Amino acid sequence: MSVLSNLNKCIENKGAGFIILIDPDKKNDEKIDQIVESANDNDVDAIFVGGSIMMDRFYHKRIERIKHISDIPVILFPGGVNQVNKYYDAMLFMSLMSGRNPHYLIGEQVIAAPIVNDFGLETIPTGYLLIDGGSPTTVEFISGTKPLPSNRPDIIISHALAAQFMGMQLLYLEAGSGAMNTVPVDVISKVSNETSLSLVVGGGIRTPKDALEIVNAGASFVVIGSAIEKSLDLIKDFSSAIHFK
Ligand code: 1GP
Repeated sequence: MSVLSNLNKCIENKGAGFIILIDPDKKNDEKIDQIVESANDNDVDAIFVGGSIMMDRFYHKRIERIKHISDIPVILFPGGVNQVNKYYDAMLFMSLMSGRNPHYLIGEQVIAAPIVNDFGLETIPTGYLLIDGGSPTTVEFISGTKPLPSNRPDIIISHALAAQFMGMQLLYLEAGSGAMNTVPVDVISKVSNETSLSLVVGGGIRTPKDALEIVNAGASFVVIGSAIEKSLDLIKDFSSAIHFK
């Protein structure tokens, strides 16, 4: 069964899926094993691995290590084509649809496609919308794109519908790693009501209570990175909040 089908089963069986994000940069080296082991033990549904900037040359070795110790699917959440490798179970095949930079709308994807095909990696078509989270993000800087204003649900819904009509399987509503504000719950519920897409929501989610509100608003998957890096003990509580069924 595909990674995506398994993920979709979480929505039926547990209410929503809990995904942790690991930034495989050297600053996390000591923590990576602990995070993956805790994910194995606390019913995390998938591990996203990604980041906009890598500060050394050991990225691929870290992914090999993560895959080796993980009992759950390891999915590439790509910052660029240089992050594709054979260790992943699947990858989000994403387009940065909130932006108007052709390189991140289609350019990187065209460069990546033959390599992904050669590896035989499962691809999950994903529309990616960067939404203003109150502080500048690395994605914004690296991609040279502006986030969508969080107080304009009409603009966000239009992008979401375009993603749906283009056949995306997931829509990632992203406030940016470490964002001051999460994607507002009213935006999540409006997008959820107006589209049939499975919503992945991440960026700035700090507490299990926030995560539950986001699930109640209509998110199918919640992604947590920074909060877990700071306090591993939170994994258990996030897991029970997100798996509300
Ligand atoms: C970033 O949505 C993810 O792409 C996770 O964000 O690090 O703020 O949890 P945080």
